[in-house]
Amino acid sequence: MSSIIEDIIARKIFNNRGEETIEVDVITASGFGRASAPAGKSRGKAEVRPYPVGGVDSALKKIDDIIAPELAGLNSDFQEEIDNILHEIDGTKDFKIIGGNTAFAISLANAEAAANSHGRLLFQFLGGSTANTLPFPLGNTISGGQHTRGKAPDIQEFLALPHGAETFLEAAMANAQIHKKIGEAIKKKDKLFSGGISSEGAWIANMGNIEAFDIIAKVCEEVGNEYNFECGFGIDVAAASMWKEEQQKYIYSREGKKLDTGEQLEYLSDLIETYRLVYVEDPFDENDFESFAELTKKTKNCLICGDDLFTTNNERLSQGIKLKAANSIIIKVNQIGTLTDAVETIETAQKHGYTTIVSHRSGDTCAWHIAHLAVSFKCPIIKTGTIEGARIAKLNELLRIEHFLGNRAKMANLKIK
Ligand code: 2PG
Ligand code: MG
Repeated sequence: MSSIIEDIIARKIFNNRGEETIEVDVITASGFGRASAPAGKSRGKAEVRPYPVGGVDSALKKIDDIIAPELAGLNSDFQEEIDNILHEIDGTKDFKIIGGNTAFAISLANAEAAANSHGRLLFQFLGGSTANTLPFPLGNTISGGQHTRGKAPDIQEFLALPHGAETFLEAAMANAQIHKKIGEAIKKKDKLFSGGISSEGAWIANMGNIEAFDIIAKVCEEVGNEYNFECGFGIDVAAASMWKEEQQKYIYSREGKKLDTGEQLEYLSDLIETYRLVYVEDPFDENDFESFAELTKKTKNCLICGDDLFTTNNERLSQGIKLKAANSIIIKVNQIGTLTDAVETIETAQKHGYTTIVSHRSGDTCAWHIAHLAVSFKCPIIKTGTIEGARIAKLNELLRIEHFLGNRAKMANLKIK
């Protein structure tokens, strides 16, 4: 059995939006790994650069000319070494030269190749024999904001979280049922609704925030009663895309509302209380750590989560920890580049009691690595949609993992603080 890298092959493929992306195969003497990079639409400003100048074509050329020859002959078992070499070849803080998505695809394909070389599944290889907890699926049901083209709520995502489920299968079934019933409820309200969905498979409804809240609240209660467990829900405000620096206001364009930071805090606190939200992601602009801290302090029984705020970056997270900003973090490996970087951030978060949530991107492929990462690193939530091919690929992989683990499988220990 040998994990020595023999070749690295990279190609151009498409994501679910039909955008070009990069796919990498890492071939070892006795194994194989393949990974492709996702793409964000509402990207955090502190994320690494996805591609070098010249886009995917230039990234492919860099792999062929520089990266593959450098990595050939190395041992894929030593992930940190491989990831360090990617940093060394790039030489910049934000992967400007080779691209964060290039680093991402090589890093994940390498991890899979190493696991495969040892005849192990990725989650077992990375997480060892104690990796037996399944995450709760946080699934997008109604899209708004930058994930739509207007005529939709200003809030970017309305997400279901069936946190009372006892198995992953039940949780995924509840989310699919919530999604279906929300579609029916929208149709009832809007006779002109034509069933449009966003990249993430969530409904695009011509309605405001409050109508969307009323629908998801009612449906989650109904489905919770049907399944006999708690189905909570929450939102990704993606407030950085609403924040207008010059006006110092959050612009709710559909509702014609402009809120200053204090008013935003009040508006969101009211929503959390009224609808008993269990999850609020990016409630403020990505540089407003102080307001995140204020909302976290003010709120009980709700995860206040940083996505654009932290961008999976250990330094930004450490800054947040000092200020007590948020109590949970989105982990998107391609925001930071390599698996090693993301694991460092996960470890810091877990050490400080932050709930870690592994996440898809709005533009994604059918790669399923994040399903394995959630189990390996005991992340209690995976944010990966409810329907749509790229989302189902990850949900189905978790079903396979749950099936494989049999009666060893448990749902993660999720505390909604
Ligand atoms: C988000 C994500 C995924 P994007 O804001 O959390 O839902 O969106 O991938 O477009 O950044
Ligand atoms: Mg987000």
